[in-house]
Formats: sequence, structure tokens, C-alpha cells
Amino acid sequence: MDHLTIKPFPKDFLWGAATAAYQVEGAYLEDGKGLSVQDSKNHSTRFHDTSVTSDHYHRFEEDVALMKELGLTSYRLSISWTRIYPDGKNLNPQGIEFYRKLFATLLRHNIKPLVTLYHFDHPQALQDAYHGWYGEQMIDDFTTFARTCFKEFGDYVEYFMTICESNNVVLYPDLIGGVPAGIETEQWRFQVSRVMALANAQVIKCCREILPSAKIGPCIGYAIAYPATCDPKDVMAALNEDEFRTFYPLDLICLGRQNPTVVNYFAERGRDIRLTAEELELIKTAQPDFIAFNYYQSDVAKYCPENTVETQPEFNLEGKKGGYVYPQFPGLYAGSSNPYLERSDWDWEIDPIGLRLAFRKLYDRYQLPLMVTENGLGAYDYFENGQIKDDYRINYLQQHIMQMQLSISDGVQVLGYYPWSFMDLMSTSNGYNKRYGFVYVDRDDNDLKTLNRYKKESFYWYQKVVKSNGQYLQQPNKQELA
Ligand code: BGP
Repeated sequence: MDHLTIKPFPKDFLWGAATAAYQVEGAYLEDGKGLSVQDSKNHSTRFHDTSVTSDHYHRFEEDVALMKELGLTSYRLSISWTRIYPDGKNLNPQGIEFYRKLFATLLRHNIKPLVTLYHFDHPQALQDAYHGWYGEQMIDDFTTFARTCFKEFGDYVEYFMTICESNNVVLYPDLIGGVPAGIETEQWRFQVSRVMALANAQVIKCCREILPSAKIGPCIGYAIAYPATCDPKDVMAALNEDEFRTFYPLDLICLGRQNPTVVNYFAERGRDIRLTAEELELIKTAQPDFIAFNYYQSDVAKYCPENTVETQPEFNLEGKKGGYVYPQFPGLYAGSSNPYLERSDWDWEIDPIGLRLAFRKLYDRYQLPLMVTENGLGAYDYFENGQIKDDYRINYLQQHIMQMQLSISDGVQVLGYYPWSFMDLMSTSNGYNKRYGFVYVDRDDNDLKTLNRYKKESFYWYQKVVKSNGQYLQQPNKQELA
């Protein structure tokens, strides 16, 4: 739909940027912090580890000063569970102290924190004790952690997010500790999905009790699915992907209902995934204030007959186009590439219009305010003569912000926008080769170098966008976009 007039961004629009604790803080065993599943995992990969990352733990004052200079009105960060509860059970006051200092510094600069309670980094001790999110005990342990955060940080924080990308972590189990030996992947997926939905509800209830005026919501990763062709079988495959990957978990959390197609699919295969009436009731009484979603790319789905061999998706670890392994889910859908779109060196397909489609689909289905809590381009950046010319990133962000403005013009209520990432940080799948930040961090995977911060071209560009409340987009600087 074309618009005759484009609506401006709301006056109180949250112009942000995002990070996550284990990707940016470092200091992984300092001041009483315990090991998280991320700390354990990364020591055995070839890319990186969590010990130093971008050293934000020691340099947060300098980093917040840069946020202020960038003009951010909000900053999305996550709280490291193992700073607060190193072993998942015993409180560590030094962890509380760190976040209090960080929040106070942000507020001094008029930057509102948006806090993710869980971003992939639960205590290794809870993984060892009961397989982390596979165990029911996680609901209580996560609620205890969240209650402490509400009590200790409620004076500083107005916006909370419960669990980051509960829908994606079940697709990529290694992101959160993996599937325990002897358990089937699909069984693990639905148990984790269920436990996360119940934990989400429990935590929202707890937030309502302790901080009645705070706003809280879930966060999902949404890659909308296009049919590979207009063959109705492909159209059905795309609907399958949307329903199984995104709408099933979100319907559960936001509407307290289970998608019947998904329930039946598993029932036919001998798995009963129905929640009890009490569980659904709990969820219905703990509804979110908004939905946060992370959007990087769209997907393509094609028909995948039942007799196809199942394959799981695999990240492109090499940073050369063509390395991503598309999944095949027999009877549901198979992934495919999109010939109409450019892609990053890690095969993430660049699709600004897909963001508008995502806004429309989510807003129509749930009628809750939305915010984009991650969006950005992972790329090789080159630090030359003290400068980082990342016009490709400016181009990516500009196109997406313009589509967001069209969504606002469509009538969607959009609360805020948080590009990933404020500064360079350890990529979840690709270390420091793949960078997203407005601020360059002088290090690579094998050498910590100076860890000094440098502003990229995109920093100065976003600064103008924020300062003009998005109006600068309507008069783009051609040179920057060349
Ligand atoms: C999201 C995660 C982020 C971030 C991002 C980019 O799914 O929430 O933590 O890592 O993806 O992914 P990557 O770092 O693998 O490029």
C-alpha cells in the first residue's frame, strides 16, 4: 500500500541501540560472577571466548558517554544472570552493585534502560543440575532471579523484556547449552518452549506485583517466511514456517492458546504437546504490555514432502557467501535462498520490506505495541587511517528505518528501535570477524590489541537520525548512501 503522507515518528519514540551481557561485558569471572553456559561453550570454539569481549564491564562509563554523544534516548542491555546468582541459587551483591552503577550512569545521561532478563546465558550450575531450560525447576529459578532484578533495579528501569528469542533458541539448541544426551531434539524443543512460556508468565506476574507501573514483554526473532513460488504447496510451506516458528510460541505467550495445527502435527507423530488448563490459565492472566522483536532478514520456504531426509539449519561460520545450511523439516517446509535479495557474507538476506511485513503481521495478530529490539548488518569492517567507512551499514539501517516509518504510517504502534549493536561485540556465531556496532572496538579474535573505541561513519549518521527524530531520513545524504 502506498501512502499519500508519511507519518512522523512519535515524539517519545525510543531511539536506542542494543547489546547483550555475555557478548560485550567480559570480566567473566570477576567480582563473584559464576560461569554461564556461554562461558563454558565459547572456550571450546575457535572464534573467541567470553573472558574479555569488548571489556564493557571495566569501560562502561566511557561507553555510556559515547551513547550520550550518539544521542540515544534508550539502551537495550541484558543482565548477566551469573553476576547476580553465580550458581543460580546464592545472591552476589557485587553483581547488583555493577548494574546499579550502570543504570545510574545511563539515567544521569537521560538514557532509559531497556533490560533483557535472559539473553542466552543461564548459570552452568543449572545446566548441570537439570539441563537448564529443559528442567521445570528453571521456572522458579528464573523467577527468583527476575524478582531480585525487579526489587533491586526497579527504581531505574521502566522497560523489561523477559526472554530473548525463545523461538530461535529452540531452533538452534547449541545457543543455550544444547540438547542433553538421550533426549530427542523435537522433545527438547517443545519442553523448552513450554518451560519458557510458563517462566515468561510467572515473571510477568511477579513484575506486576513488585513494579505495577513497569512495562514488560517477550522478545522473539522474526524472519518472516515467503513461499518459494506461488505453487500452493509452497504457500502452505511458508504458512507452516510462520506458524511453527513464530506464531506458535507467540500465540501461547500473548494469547494463552496453542496453535491447533502444531498440536495436531505432533499428536500424529506420537507427541502430546498440550498444556494443562491451569498452565494456559496462568499464561492468560500474565499478558505482556508489548512485543519486542528482532529482525535481520526474511526466509524462503518450499514444499518438503514427508519422505524427505530431515536436516537442521546450520550457521555459516566462514563468512563466505554460500555456507549456510538450510533446514529440511519433512511434512512442513524446507528453507531456500531468495533470488530477489542481496545477502551478507554470512548469507543473511537483506530485506527492508520484510520488516514492514513483519510489523503488519504481528500488529494485526496481537494488537500490542511493538518495538524492534535488534536489526543490523553483520559485516567485515576495516579500520584505516583512524576511520571506519561503513556506508553499507548506513544503507541497511536507513532502508529499514524507512520501512518502519511506513509501518507507523500503516497504523502500527511502534514504541522504539534498537539497532544491533551499539558497539562491536562478540558475534554469537562469528566472533569479531563479523561486526555490527556504531562504535568500533580495536580487537580481533586472536589479539586483544588496545580495545580502544572509535566512532564509525554510521555513528555520525545515526546521530543525525536520532537528533532529527527520524526526519534526516527524508533528506538522505547521497554520499553516505552511495
Ligand atoms: C540474535 C541474538 C544476538 C546477536 C544477533 C546476531 O539472534 O539475539 O545476541 O548475536 O542475533 O547474530 P550473530 O552474532 O550470530 O551474527
